[in-house]
Amino acid sequence: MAASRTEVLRMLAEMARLTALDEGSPQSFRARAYEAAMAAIEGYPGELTGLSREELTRIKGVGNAIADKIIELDHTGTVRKLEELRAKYPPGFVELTRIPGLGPKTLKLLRDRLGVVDVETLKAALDAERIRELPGMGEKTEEKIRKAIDRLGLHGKDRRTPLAEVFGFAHGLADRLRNVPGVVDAVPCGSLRRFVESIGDVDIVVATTDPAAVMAAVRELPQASEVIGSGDTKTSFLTHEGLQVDVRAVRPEQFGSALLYFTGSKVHNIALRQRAIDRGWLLSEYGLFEGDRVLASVTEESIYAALDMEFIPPPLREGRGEVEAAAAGTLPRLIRREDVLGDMHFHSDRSGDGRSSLEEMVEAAIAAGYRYVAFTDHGEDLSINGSSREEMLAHRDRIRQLNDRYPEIELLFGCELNIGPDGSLDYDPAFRLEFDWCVASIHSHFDLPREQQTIRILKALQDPAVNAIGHLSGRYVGRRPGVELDVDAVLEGLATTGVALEINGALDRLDATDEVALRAMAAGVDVVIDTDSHHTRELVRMDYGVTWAQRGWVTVDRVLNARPIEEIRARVADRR
Ligand code: DGT
Ligand code: CA
Ligand code: CA
Ligand code: ZN
Repeated sequence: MAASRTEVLRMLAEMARLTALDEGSPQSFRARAYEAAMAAIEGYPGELTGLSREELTRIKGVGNAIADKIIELDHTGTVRKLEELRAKYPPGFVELTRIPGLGPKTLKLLRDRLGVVDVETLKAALDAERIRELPGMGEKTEEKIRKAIDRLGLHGKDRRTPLAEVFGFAHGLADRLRNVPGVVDAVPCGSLRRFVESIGDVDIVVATTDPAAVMAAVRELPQASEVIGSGDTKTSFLTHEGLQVDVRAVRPEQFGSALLYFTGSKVHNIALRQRAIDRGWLLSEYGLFEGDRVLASVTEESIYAALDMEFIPPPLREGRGEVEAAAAGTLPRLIRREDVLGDMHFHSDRSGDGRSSLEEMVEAAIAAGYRYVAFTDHGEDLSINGSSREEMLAHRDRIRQLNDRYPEIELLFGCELNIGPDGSLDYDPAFRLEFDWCVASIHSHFDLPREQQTIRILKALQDPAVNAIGHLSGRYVGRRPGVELDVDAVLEGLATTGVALEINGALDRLDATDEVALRAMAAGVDVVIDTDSHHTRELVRMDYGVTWAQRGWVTVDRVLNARPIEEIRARVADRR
């Protein structure tokens, strides 16, 4: 059976979530214990599979009860206590926790007093104006909930799951299927491969010489809670969270055409098929054909080439003009991971929420191949996570020392400033200029009206110490809607001041959005692609940030951290 680290972490996360719901308190001691264990296991370097109870409890933060659950998962593929909680709190109810303001305590109240069990019953309670009768609630609360339901897209069968909740799971499944005998490759396609921020269902395409073995393996997956259909080449199942997964087995020589077809989007496929038809050919998931003759099918590249067009990367396949551009040979030179020379939003444990030391983060940055990195620990206004002036100055000394010790990388002393509700910033103007580089971000007051929110950002842009605006909207995909902004006004402000727009690669943020990035390209705004890493394991977010930027058609010439550090320094100096 053997549970992977990802599976253990998923189990603990779900236990934490459901336990908090069950106890009606986010402060639940037991829920906290699961979260502490997650942090411990994330930081544990070895394999978890096969560890004994004694060995597990030796990991700091893992107690007996949790060790037993890890072993149970390892041996049986499931955890009884978790099954009980799942039965009590079905996915439709758990989903309500995504609505800002609906914490475990409020949800318990709604459930006990008004019989709210899912979005539908919540809407009924809203329509009957019954929520305002509950303690601590009012008409304004009802309005806020109504708005959140709309903006989060929590409607019936159109409901979508945030990419962050699916990405690791889907790639884990593909990895597992790659080990099935006969399998050549397995790739998550569909919206996930196009890197859409929220996913309807997961589509995995498997190239294999033995489809029956793949179908059998899929039916046996511990993640397959309910198999809803299984044929010779396609099996569909639902996970415990109600997410649908479609697995298709194809012959290795048809892998390219299957990848292309099942990656979509539908609009993109239709445009390609039309191009084939115009030439008297046929394009399907089995290949590109002239009569019975196969023109191309093994790789996606060969199919685009046969259609006499440039290769189109998956994030671009949305029918936004990419087919015409690729046919004319005018696809812009998009940013690629290998163009990125450094990261300009990076935390150490100088930040209260930072998890790795300065040295560890430097070494991780070197391992990632960076030439430079800017440490941007939190400014003093971010209560417990921020640093005082004295702490920052001592931090600068350490950064300078490390800079001498590691000649292969250039370390900048930076800061992540908080943008207050009125656009004010941490410290004072003179002190802010002590930093080599500043990202300014919103961390509070997400509910201000659009006009005030816009003025807030525009004011922050005026400060000469500010070099980039971090995670512009402050959203968490599918959980917290972003602040409302006059995007055109903000982009104009960025263009005139020369402040960069951050593209934050954290999967649950992906902020600025792809649409804002597209508009930034049109408005002449430069971007900086950052990971906002708080742990050495989070540097992988650069891959996500770059892919996300590609969805916004971000070109290499507009990415600040694809340029030598001298250019960035000159730009910073220019503003001062
Ligand atoms: P999702 O699941 O709603 O997040 O979005 P997708 O894009 O993953 O859509 P899905 O799962 O319905 O189908 C996967 C891909 O299969 C889709 O992107 C393109 C292809 N596909 C599905 N149905 C059709 C169709 O009727 N016509 C064409 N041309 N392609 C289709
Ligand atoms: Ca899909
Ligand atoms: Ca599908
Ligand atoms: Zn940050």
